[in-house]
Amino acid sequence: MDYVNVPDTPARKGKLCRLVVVSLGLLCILQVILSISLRLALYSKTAKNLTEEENSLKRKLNVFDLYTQQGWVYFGGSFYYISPFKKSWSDSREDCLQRGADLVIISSREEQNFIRQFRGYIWIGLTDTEEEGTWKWVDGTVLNKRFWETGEPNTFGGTDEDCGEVKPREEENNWNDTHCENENYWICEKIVDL
Ligand code: MMA
Ligand code: CA
Repeated sequence: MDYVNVPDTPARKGKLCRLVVVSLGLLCILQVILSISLRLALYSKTAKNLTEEENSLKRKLNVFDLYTQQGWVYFGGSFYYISPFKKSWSDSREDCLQRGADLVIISSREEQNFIRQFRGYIWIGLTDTEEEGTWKWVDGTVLNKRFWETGEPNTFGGTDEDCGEVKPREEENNWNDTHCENENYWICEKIVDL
């Protein structure tokens, strides 16, 4: 019963050594495989993300091309279309709706100054037809910024002036209420997610 004390023969030592070397070798190989597969996974994920980003950029570029080719101008998240001729306010609005847009809604000073570059008497999406004196944008919202010309809106001479136009003025404040049946140029706005 004394096999506990088996002497370490050189043959036994050699076997142990081989076992240790082989195990270390296997461990090394395993680590290399793991490292390569992790790198591959990371690479393919990055490649996928890049392709998705590229596709989304391409889509945006296509939308941009499509609009600009049809004469729309891009500014701050929207495309704008200025009409080449004049119509009444309702007919102007109808034209915008047909284009998948609506008459322009001016909601910031930046937008007001962008719109001011188009010189002329131009319809904007502003009206108080629903309730005299309550000016609303075509999307039903009330004004948060107003750029009425001094003295406007004035329902001039007691006549019904229920539609908003911009006038070709130097001043930043260039809105006027006027008769909806008048014929003006108009600006459509289409909000896009670019
Ligand atoms: C025009 C018309 C009105 C405006 C006044 C300002 C004469 O009427 O555009 O809407 O208020 O001019 O003078
Ligand atoms: Ca007026």
